[in-house]
Amino acid sequence: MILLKSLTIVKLGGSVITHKDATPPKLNDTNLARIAKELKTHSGELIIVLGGGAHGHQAAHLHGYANPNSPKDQLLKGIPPIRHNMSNLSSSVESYLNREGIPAVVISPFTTVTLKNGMIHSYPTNIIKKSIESELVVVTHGDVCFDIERAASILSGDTIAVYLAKELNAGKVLIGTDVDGVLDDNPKINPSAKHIPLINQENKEIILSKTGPSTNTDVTGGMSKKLTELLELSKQDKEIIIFNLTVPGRLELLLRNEPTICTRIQS
Ligand code: IP8
Repeated sequence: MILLKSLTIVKLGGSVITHKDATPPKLNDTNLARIAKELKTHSGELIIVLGGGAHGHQAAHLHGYANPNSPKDQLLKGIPPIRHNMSNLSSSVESYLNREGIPAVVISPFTTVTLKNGMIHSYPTNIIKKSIESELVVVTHGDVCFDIERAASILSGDTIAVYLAKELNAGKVLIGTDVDGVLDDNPKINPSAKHIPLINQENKEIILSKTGPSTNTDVTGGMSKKLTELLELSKQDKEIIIFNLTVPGRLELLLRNEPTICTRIQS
């Protein structure tokens, strides 16, 4: 394993970089232009992981990926539209970053990753490592991938961020969402939900019991799956933060190690 202690992994949540309910899928150009500028302030090794947003989740839902009993034929028919949408989304993000002078290249999971019952079965990272060693910024994304048990499954961007953080020994993982981090209730339903600044051994069980899936269109599970994966990752010595990427400036502050509203996850 190569050690990339200065590696930062940033997940750009799909509900921030796309208009999640727009059909056909639509980019959130305002947020993307701003996020590219904030990312430009970072110097050091960087991997950017995109969520599916409108581009991934609607097509995945339409082709049966939310239902574990969908026939293989239906899942296989969904591969081209999901791939098409995710290629469009990632290449648009790549363009926004390139325009800011960030040497971003897209590396899509579909071409190399295989899953087994939705879990990572094989995930070669040699080209990702080579790209980072070559001072490129890797853009990768949630994707549809072949599954050796179920024809195909959806690989979520959160799972990718956690896997790459372990595999490449990243020092910092920033998970950008459309809420202020973890709250003690769904803020979209309960506006007085309380923000939780730190999750650790002492409060993790109670918080996990309160978090739930994000939306009906989301095929990969919401905050509770995200949190479970990040708590597992926190057993390694890393800075892990969930934050609100819709608020201008917070990403830049976190990249500079400066305080802002967020949820830190520690073991
Ligand atoms: O939004 C899902 O990635 P996520 C990717 O990070 C697809 O869960 C293709 C739906």
